[in-house]
Amino acid sequence: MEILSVKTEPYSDQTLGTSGLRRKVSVVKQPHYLENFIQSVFDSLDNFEGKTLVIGGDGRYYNDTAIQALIKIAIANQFGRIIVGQNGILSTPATSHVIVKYKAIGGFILSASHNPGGPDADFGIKFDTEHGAPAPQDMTEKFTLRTREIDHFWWADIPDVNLSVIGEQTFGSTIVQVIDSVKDYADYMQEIFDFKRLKKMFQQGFTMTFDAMNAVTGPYAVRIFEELLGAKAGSVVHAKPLPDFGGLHPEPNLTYAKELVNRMSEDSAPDFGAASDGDGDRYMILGKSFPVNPSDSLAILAEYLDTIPFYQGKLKGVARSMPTSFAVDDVAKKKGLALYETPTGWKFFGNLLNAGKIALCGEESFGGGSSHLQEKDGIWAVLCWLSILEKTGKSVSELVHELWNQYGRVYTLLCNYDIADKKAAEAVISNLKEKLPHLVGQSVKDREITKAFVFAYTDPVTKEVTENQGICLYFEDTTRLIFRLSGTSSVGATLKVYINERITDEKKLNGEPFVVLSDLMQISMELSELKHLTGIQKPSIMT
Ligand code: G16
Repeated sequence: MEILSVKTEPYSDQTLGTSGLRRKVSVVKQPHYLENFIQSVFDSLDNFEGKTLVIGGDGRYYNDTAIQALIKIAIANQFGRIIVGQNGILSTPATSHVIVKYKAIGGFILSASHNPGGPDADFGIKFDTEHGAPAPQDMTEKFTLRTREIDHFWWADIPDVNLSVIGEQTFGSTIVQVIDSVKDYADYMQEIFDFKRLKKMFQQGFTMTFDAMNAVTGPYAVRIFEELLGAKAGSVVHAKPLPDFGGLHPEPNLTYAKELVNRMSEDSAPDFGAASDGDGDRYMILGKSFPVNPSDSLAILAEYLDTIPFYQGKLKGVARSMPTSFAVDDVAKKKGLALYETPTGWKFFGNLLNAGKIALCGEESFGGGSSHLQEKDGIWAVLCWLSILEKTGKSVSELVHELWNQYGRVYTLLCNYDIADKKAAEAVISNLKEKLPHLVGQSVKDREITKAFVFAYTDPVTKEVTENQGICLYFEDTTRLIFRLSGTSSVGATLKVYINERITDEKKLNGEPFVVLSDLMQISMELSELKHLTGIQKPSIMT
């Protein structure tokens, strides 16, 4: 086997976003684009020769080519063992688990998460550390810096490696080990949850449907829900991972998981519905005609997590990203749990989890996770909900109504504005920042602004400060608007406007968020001068 040193030129656009590098497939296909990035990651790591690397992916278009490149560069960089999911398939949470289980120094996940897949769609690559956690900020900055100066990468001159058969193959001093994509993860879930009790619930007639959206969780969901727990065959739909997700947008929300939402509104709807995203780290929960808001879901998990034996005595604190609604805050207060508010990005939970400060965390963007592993985890969240339903004997909507009756309902609305001109989007943020000092005390549509600031975060463990994480305007303690630019768009920019208001009047608990929050939405348009600065008048998507 020959190891080649291949000359290359740096690309200037390999800055990592909220979750790794996300680009259009056409960008990633440029000569040496991916190779540069991979070698830059290796150049930024220490002492990995002879150690183990994990590679997983969500099966999207171009993964097969990228995985072969990754394997060849990793062999040339002298890793001792490369663990790859069969046919390149490993969900994000499964990759995280495999990294820790096999004591790897880290791993790559080839996924653009919930972004669409296919030749004209998106591709992504992210790196997890030895803890199975998304690379933290200081590490991703190192990667980016290295991409700016790279002049060669190492390449093992071998034919493509067969990834369809489980087993080991040797190349020089490196073993490439192809593993069952599901087994380790499914075994781990059986350590966390009481599968016997859940199985009994299904035997007694409990029904569910899980929409895998033609993405990575299909094989996991079939093995766990149908084969191990006994949900009836066909409970998992869109179960085969497809390179273009069968044309679906693999983002579990009310817009893109429409088929599931419709199924759950039928008279014959099952007791429970759920969906997951492209790489299996996000989740959505629905009862009969009753979708659960992700922020409410986090609050329910906080309320009941310690009824799951794995977590008994472990739940000392919870964390939510700043734009996630404050529904969980009251639960934390009642239970005497510490509460942390982090910037958007799962990587900010890593230090809190590692330090044992929290056992549960979640985000408005349909992410939830715990101390069981350091990525967010869709199937785990579904198993939590099944365990809570089994334990309480209540329905999804009963549980959520109980939450609202106890603490009030925090209505939430997220308006995404896709703006082709990134500079115009940035102008919206900078214009708001300029206005901030004068906003407190002003009234808009009879609502007085009580606080106006740019969110910054001091990591309680490392004391590292992360600034500029979104603009927050409070109208009273429980009503707020947040403006930030998404860090996961692959072209232009997406302005995200998050609207929250807590309502405690029990006659108003069953309203429609679009209606209840419509005046705040208008206020957000007015204050941001969105139309004037970008020409845009309405959101591309509202959830
Ligand atoms: C990633 C991050 C999440 C974040 C989400 C949306 O999720 O891991 O922490 O909430 O993006 O980020 P943004 O608001 O910047 O678009 P995923 O599932 O896309 O990897």
